[in-house]
Amino acid sequence: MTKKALITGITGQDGSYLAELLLEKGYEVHGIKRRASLFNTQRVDHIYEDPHVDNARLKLHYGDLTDSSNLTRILRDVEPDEVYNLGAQSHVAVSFEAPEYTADVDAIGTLRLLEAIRFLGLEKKTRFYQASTSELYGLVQEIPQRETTPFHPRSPYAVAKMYAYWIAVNYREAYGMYACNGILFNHESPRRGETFVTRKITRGLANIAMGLEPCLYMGNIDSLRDWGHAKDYVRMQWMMLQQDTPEDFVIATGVQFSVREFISWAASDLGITLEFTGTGVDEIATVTAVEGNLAPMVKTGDVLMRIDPRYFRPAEVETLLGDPTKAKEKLGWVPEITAREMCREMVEADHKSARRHALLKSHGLELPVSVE
Ligand code: NDP
Ligand code: GDR
Repeated sequence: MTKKALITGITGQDGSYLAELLLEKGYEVHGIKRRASLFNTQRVDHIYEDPHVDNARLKLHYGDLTDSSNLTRILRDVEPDEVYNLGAQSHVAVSFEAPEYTADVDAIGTLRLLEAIRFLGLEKKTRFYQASTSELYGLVQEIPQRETTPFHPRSPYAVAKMYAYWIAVNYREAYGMYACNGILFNHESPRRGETFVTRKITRGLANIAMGLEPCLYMGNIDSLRDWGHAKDYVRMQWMMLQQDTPEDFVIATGVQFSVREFISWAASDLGITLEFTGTGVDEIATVTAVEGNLAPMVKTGDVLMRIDPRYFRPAEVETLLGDPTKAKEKLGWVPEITAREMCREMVEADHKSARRHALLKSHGLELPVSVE
């Protein structure tokens, strides 16, 4: 029997990689996409199949985590073996601007899905994966963080995700549902949203290299993160639902770097050497050398990064470092791509796109380049 999976957030970074993985494994994959005024399926267009042809295995449904009746109807029609709840307002800084919406989608949205599964009598059939997060640890109580480390969320996003974490545990305990939390540390890729820090850096510096942007404006570059690759992490999301009994797992690399280091890596992948001088909001990064031909519009002495306090958060998560021992011992999961390798892959992809833009510009076909 072909297994059926339903993915909320299929149009996002993880959703797209997970859909690819499940299709490779022979699943019929259903995804929920939001109605938007522009097409928003760019990350899954390459795997989308015309629904008019027989045996199309990727199907998209319009829906929203704020709409119970819509979720119930989709679950009733699909009767999935596995639900991956990846949909969320996932930006921590934005959650301070839109706390109520974030709670509605990230916290109550999770409850809506679990309750719909129960209401439809699918609680013994459907396995449920909840996209939990290292942001739950927030003001960290223990280094490194593991499954038993106490939570101290530091943003409306993290507080909403804490509700989602516990409601998944509660439905497991109360109704015997197969529900698991993956407590995932930051993971990135060339498909990462453009306003998360790694992608902002790789895309921003690639644009600067090709003369499309003048300077990168950053927030807290002292922040430390444990960065992995999204491809490695979605593999673990699937593995978690294949066990005999549901459990929660920390997914991380066990290594951390600062945002400043990530900026240096990305610059170096473009042949640029940077020197950081000054402190606090006066810190800048100046070019001390340029090698090769990847950054034709950059010269020694240019200032490529400045601090803009607009990007500081009302409460910051300064440091995150995960301990993935349980995932390794119980499931044999180990990440295959290092943060350094991932940075190179992201820079290559963003540089390719910047070159395309620069070429169009040189022919008088200037396209606006969005910056945050
Ligand atoms: P993205 O922001 O790339 O994707 C989020 C997805 O959720 C998009 O498909 C988005 O749709 C969808 N979505 C947003 N609001 C709603 C809504 N109201 N109803 C239905 N769908 C909605 O996130 P990631 O792929 O990076 O992350 C996946 C999940 O994992 C998220 O829940 C995130 O919070 C969590 N997580 C992510 C980590 C990371 O480092 N990437 C680490 C730990 C947890 P649209 O495309 O239309 O915007
Ligand atoms: P995070 O990711 O908040 O950890 O949440 P993000 O990449 O946004 O920030 C990481 C760190 O970088 C600092 N920072 C900046 N961040 C952004 N976005 N823009 C800047 O200009 C900037 N300058 C410095 C931040 O302050 C922060 O300390 C991500 C999301 O994917 C969540 O959904 C997920 O749950 C967690 O990772 C784990």
